[in-house]
Amino acid sequence: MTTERYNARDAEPRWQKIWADQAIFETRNEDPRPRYYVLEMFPYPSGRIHMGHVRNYTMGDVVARYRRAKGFNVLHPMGWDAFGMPAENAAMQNKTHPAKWTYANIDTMRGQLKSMGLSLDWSREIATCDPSYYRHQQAMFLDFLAAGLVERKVSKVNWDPVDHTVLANEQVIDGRGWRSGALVEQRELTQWFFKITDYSQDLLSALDTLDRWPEKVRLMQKNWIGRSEGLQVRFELDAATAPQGENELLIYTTRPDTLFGAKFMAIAADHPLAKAAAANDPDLAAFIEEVRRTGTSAAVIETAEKKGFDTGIRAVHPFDPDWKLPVYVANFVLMDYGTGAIFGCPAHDQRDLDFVNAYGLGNTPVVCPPDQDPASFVITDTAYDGEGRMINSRFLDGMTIEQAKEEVARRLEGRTRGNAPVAERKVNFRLRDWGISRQRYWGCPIPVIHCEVCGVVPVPKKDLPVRLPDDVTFDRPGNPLDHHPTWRHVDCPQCGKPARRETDTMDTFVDSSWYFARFTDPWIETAPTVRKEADAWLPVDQYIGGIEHAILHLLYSRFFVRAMKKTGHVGLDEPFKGLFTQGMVVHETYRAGNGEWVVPADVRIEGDGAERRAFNNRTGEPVEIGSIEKMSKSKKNVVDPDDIIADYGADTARWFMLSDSPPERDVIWTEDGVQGAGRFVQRIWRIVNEIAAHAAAAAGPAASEDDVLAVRKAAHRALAAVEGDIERLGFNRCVAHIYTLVNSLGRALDGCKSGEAVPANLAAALKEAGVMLVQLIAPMMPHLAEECWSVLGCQGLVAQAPWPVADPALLEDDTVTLPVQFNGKKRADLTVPKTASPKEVEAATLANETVQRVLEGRAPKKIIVVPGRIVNVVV
Ligand code: ANZ
Ligand code: ZN
Repeated sequence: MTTERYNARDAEPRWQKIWADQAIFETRNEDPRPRYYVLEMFPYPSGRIHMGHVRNYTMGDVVARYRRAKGFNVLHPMGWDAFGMPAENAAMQNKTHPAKWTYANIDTMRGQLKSMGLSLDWSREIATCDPSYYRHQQAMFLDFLAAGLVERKVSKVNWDPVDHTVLANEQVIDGRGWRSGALVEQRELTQWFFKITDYSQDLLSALDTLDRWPEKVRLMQKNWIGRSEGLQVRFELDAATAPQGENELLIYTTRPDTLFGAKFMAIAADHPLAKAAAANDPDLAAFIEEVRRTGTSAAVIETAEKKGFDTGIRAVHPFDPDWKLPVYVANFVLMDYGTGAIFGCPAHDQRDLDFVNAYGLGNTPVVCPPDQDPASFVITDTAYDGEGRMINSRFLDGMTIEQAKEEVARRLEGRTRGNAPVAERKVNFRLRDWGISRQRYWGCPIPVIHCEVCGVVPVPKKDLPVRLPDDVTFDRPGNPLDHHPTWRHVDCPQCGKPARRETDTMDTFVDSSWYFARFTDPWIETAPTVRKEADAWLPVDQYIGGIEHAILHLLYSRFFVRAMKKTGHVGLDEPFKGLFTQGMVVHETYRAGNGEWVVPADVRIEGDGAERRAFNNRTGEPVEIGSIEKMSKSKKNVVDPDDIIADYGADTARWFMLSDSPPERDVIWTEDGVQGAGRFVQRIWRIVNEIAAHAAAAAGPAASEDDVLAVRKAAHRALAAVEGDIERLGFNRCVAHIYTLVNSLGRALDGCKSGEAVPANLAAALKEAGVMLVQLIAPMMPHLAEECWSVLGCQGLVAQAPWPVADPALLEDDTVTLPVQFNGKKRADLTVPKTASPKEVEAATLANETVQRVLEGRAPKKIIVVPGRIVNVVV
């Protein structure tokens, strides 16, 4: 039989056009069927899609197409996370406007996504940089402000004096701005904050309800929120050493049990006591300045060498008036955590130990591990933070850590100084309020006006959106909104006097914190959401994206729906019911002799195994095959989705993305792998065409029931298995089940004699199996499936066909395989119908080839059949 090769280049655009013309992926909110919302994290329009997008969106598309077939009204939208710094950088470099650059990228990438055959509802497309989107974000900002969820406060920022901009902690490298290289200054700026810490406990507790989130992500969020239970203790300052007006130091500790191991006190460089002490100590002032410069991010503090400066101040131990502890200013104490002051117990805290070891303050262990002798237990370089019993701790000796914590808290809580208790129990969270101010142009303007008379005045809602001006220049550093000749000048909405607009724009994480809600009704102009629609669609049933968003994006979104609930825009708490984080796409790296990376498209591979060599296609020179790493521009180990789709078709790319490894793991992109996927596409095409030909020419005597059943069983079993694994997002296992089915069908077709008509009953079974096969591949290779669907003469589009139902009778195994033992030793396997009687099993045993070979013509003395379990042959 000759069938032409399947031509993806011809078929794929054809089907894409048919789907688009019939608008079959456009979702109607009024559709009465049960709803299912599947969403992939929307892309930043950086220019072109990459293989990570292909993987992410393919997975989402499989879910969407499957749920649609299962009878759901599926919402599967797409949009663009379109504000952000790269557009401004491009504007500076290429003298194009950020909007022009962004929308051009969106056009390119939309085209690329369409070429993948994704079943997206493009009628709901949104771009966060569009005023029709950000006007609603501004309205919600005003609602949040009115609800007390927004605050303006002075905070310390990393200021780049050359670029005139605030830098995130990650953008400060060795104390210098990442772009300018200038020494970063710590500045106090008034910034806008969302009060996410109002929800610290709720965001933590509700993690327990997210049972369809990866455990790993929940743990990361938990750590990020960082709840800790401890004690705040007021240490008295030794009057002889304390600066004027200072008489005590409030510290926060989670380990009050270790109080008798204290060797020093430490305060943050910005602590008021440090400032007071520095007032007449220039060396201390210089030290404080140095600490400030190296930055205050947690990462810096973790890694920097522990440094301190003795202020000369002494604090009094709460349990011993004669015990004085030196107070240091230290670079590892943060001002904005706890109280910005600690007592240091070096034996049981590694940072404290590193510190005392540098300053020769010594340590006293106060917790003895269970397997150690208190008399000989010493600490040198490694602090001990495990379980044990208290030692060297007076009235605490012998207690467990928990008992000692309780005892210290009880005693100090009960004591007062100046009418207040000396200590108080305190829950602390590591989570900080979310600073959203950015001194940038390409972001959502914060809708407030500053008036000298009225102060901060919200922009009246009727004046929204506050639009970004189009005529901006990027020829000098800093925020173009500040340089604009007129934009910031506006009359105060309250008193009418000249006032000025806020020129800060919002962090782009704000844009992505509610887009999933906007998709539920992106057309409504008068409000961010239609509450009824948002509540009906949300939470997102299945959200899919990269693990890099495990913390910020997901946490901010969780905060945002809570804030939207408080302000009446939605009626729910959690945005994403199911979350799946997919692995990365990785690829071998190639390096030329001169150390430069070579793109895979320029590399030719020869040989196998140890003989495997790579050559540069352009120069012919050998290149070194390096490690397999995440595809990245810097190492050039990228393949372009456009090239892959042009060479093999979208279905092949999709199939390979799903096939090679579990979706949560990394997948290695290889040329061989894609070619294998391409061959499988052709194999399915041939099989389906053969089945169609047989179905058209079936005749003659009936085939045996066994042959028919074998085909039907293979199909129904594959159906049940694929269904189960799609539900679990086990796409690679689905692929394996489909391979198994195709192999069975291949064998059945091989059994059909060429030139002879296939018996009608077998042809019918093959057709049934062929149709099922097409439906099973449809979520993964939708174009090939449509093409096969019409070859098999099925009605309509497979994209709209209901999911087939497996016949339970065909799923059951009706045979059983029994071990056959000769005098207690296993020699053969025997497959018999489950319903076979002992007599029939005995007969089947004697007829079995292996058994006959072992018997070598002898007659067995006895055959003992244990039904369903074993056959014993006694010889
Ligand atoms: C004494 C002590 C002894 C501590 C010991 C630990 C171990 P979490 O669990 O993260 O809340 N700490 C408190 N405030 C700090 C600040 N602003 N900057 C740096 N470190 C600070 O950690 C609380 C512990 O971190 C506190 O308990 C305190 O050191 C330190 F064997 O107090 B601990
Ligand atoms: Zn005013």
